[in-house]
Amino acid sequence: MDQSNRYADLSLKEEDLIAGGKHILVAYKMAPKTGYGYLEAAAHFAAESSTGTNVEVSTTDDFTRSVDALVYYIDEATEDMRIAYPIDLFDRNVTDGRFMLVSFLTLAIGNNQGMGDIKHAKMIDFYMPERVIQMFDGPAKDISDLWRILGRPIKDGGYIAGTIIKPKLGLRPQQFADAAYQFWLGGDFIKNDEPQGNQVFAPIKKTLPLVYDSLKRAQDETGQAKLFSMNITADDHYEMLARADFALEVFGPDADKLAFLVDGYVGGPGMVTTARRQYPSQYLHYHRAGHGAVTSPSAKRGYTAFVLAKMSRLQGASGIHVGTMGYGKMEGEGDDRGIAYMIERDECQGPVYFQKWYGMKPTTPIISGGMNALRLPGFFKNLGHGNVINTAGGGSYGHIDSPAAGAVSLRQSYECWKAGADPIEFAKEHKEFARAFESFPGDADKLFPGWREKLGVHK
Ligand code: CAP
Ligand code: MG
Repeated sequence: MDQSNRYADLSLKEEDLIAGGKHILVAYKMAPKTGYGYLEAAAHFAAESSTGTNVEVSTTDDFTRSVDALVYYIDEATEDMRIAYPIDLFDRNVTDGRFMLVSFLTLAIGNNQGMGDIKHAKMIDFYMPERVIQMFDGPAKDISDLWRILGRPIKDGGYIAGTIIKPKLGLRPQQFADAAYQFWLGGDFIKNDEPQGNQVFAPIKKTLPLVYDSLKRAQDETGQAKLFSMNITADDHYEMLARADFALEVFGPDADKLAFLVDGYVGGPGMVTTARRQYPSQYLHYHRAGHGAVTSPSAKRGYTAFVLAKMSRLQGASGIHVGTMGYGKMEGEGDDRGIAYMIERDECQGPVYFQKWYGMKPTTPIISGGMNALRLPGFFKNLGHGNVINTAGGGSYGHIDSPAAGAVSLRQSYECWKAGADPIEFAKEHKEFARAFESFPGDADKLFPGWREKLGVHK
């Protein structure tokens, strides 16, 4: 059934919809199945994403039509389709009237992901009007809170050298705490790896007090504050609270140095908002493990990594993993810098929409995945700044001298970039950075050909 007379209005102007402030706009890359007209398929897509189904129903009235989602732009050649969703279409909390991301997902990227007449559709951007930005939680804490704890300027406080306790799994409590201590002797920030939690060989009730002891000893040894991002991911809301409450009790007077990590993609919006609303005093660290299933450039359905990061800011992520923009081990490319800019700035041009955040706190770009001291200078050059949290697991625990040396090499790498120094020349004056060349010779060969002769390394 062609519903384009109801669910499409190509006379609508995007600038008018934005000026009106009454619509959430969503841009998709969509292709219909063979045999379906583009506008017809797009209109059905909008129907299924709002008030309709595949046939007319007798119960529809004029008010219903006022909250129809409308296709307002299509370009079949580029598969571009844009839909205007009236903001009243979306579910609001009965408790406090706020928006909820799950409603945005269930409408804008819900049933429309499996329709018989749609070959594929992927959300590439969305636009939230001011009133909607006001009615999402947004971050409670941001990187300035971490810089303050670290004794840095709260504006442009710079690079936070972090790691992930490696191996990913298999360390018993004392070994885990020792690994943390070793890194903290040189670095700022440690996170649980995304699957680390309450494994039987490392129960939280045993491990966490030892980790806190390591943090205190490292603080005493270095005279610097240290940060720990603890994974509270769990299926059950009360399990999450039990983990978080225990951790806050253990960290006691240092509770401000405890961030909470949630595996936000696999856990979903409910988990992220649970952490955001139950613990607004803690930095909320959003790990996106699993996101590649929908965000990978090879996936033609779902939504992009850009959309995921933008949604996480609405939900209140203090920081989210944004990838390594082609410099690490995961999928990504230099243009992914736009993901970082969208979540850290107060206004930014996305792939389709210019988004203002109206003072909503920024979400920190968290850089992780195959990074080490050799790969960072190129990364910083591409991004253009170092106001990020970098977590390098292999890049720290794979340093041939020690995890502490690995941490120092990361910080030295940032200093090298900030100074605009030549990495080889910088390495001649900075031992841990120089030893990163020998720790990661494959990277060194690729990034700095001839490094051995230049640094006098002969084995
Ligand atoms: C990195 C990591 C990160 C992923 C996240 C891992 O470890 O801990 O979870 O890279 O990817 O488990 O692989 P390494 P992203 O530093 O040892 O690579 O940040 O792109 O979501
Ligand atoms: Mg990991």
